[in-house]
Formats: sequence, C-alpha cells, structure tokens
Amino acid sequence: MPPSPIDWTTWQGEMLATLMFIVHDGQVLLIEKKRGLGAGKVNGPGGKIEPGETPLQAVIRETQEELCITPHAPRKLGELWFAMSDCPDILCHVFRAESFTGTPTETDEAVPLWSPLNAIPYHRMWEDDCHWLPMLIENRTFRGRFVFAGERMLWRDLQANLVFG
Ligand code: 8OG
Repeated sequence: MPPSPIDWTTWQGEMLATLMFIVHDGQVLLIEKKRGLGAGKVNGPGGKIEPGETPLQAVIRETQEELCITPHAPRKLGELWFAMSDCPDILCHVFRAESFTGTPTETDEAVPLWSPLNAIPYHRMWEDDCHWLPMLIENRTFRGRFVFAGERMLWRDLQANLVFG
C-alpha cells in the first residue's frame, strides 16, 4: 500500500454507525439492503447511531427495524473507519451475536439472506468487507481503516487483536 492519503491522527468520524453479524449453525445472517448508503449491496443489518444512543443500543434497534429480530448478547469485535469522498466520514462499530429472538423478515429496508460461512457473496458487498469479515467469523477483533472514492476503495489498513472498552 502507498502511504495513506489521510492523516488518521486527526481523523474523526462525522457519522457514527453500526453493523451486526449473527453467526449461527455455520451461517451468517446478511441483508440485501433496499435503501440508504449501499442500497443494492449485501451487508449486515445496521445503520446510523442516533443522538443519545450507545453503539450497542443502536445496533439492536437497527436489527429490530431491518429484520424484525432481536440479537442476543452482541459483542463488539471491530471498528471500521471510512474516509469517504462524497459523503461524511463514517466510524462504524461492528458487532457479532450467536443467537436471536424472532423470525428474520423482509422490511422496507432489507431482505434477509442466510449465507454459508464458506460462501459469503463478497462480490455483492462493499470492497473492504472481504478483508475484515473473515476475522469477525474467526472471532478475532480488528480495526480497519479505509479510504474510498465513491464506492471504490483506494487505500486500506487492517489491524488485529484490538481491545475495545
Ligand atoms: O443509515 P445507513 O444504513 O445508510 O448507514 C450506512 C450503513 O452502511 C452503516 O451500517 C455503515 C455501513 N457501511 C458503510 N460503508 C461500509 C462498508 O464499506 N462495508 C460495510 N460492510 N458496511 C458499510 O457506510
């Protein structure tokens, strides 16, 4: 990788967001996203943190809103820092859970999609996901930093074994 085009020491996420990956029975619960940033792509449920919410509260609410299910005991495994060219920079907290209550159901925002862990459709996902989602599946912690121009990833850095408070 060339040197980062971004000075990460002063970087701040302007939008705070979350993602949730439920891993159960050799599969991961994904969504086909119907609207918002990344519409048309496959992703985990999640979205913007509202004022006054913790990341954990936000990821549970977003999973309820998008799939009508409640994840059990989500654990934060990662942080993603996205420096974007055409929308506010995003700091995203990434959670994993092993179980949930309810039945994954299509909503206005998302269509549920169970994917076998060995056949994740990375070609339908954001370009950075193939670098860090395998770490989440292995139950490892990580911090990924990415520079995007539109939907194209220009630069990446991934660190493992981070400790989150
Ligand atoms: O509120 P909205 O759903 O539009 O928020 C955007 C969501 O998309 C939020 O959960 C963060 C997530 N997201 C990005 N960029 C990337 C990315 O490169 N990979 C993945 N997996 N998710 C992303 O904003």
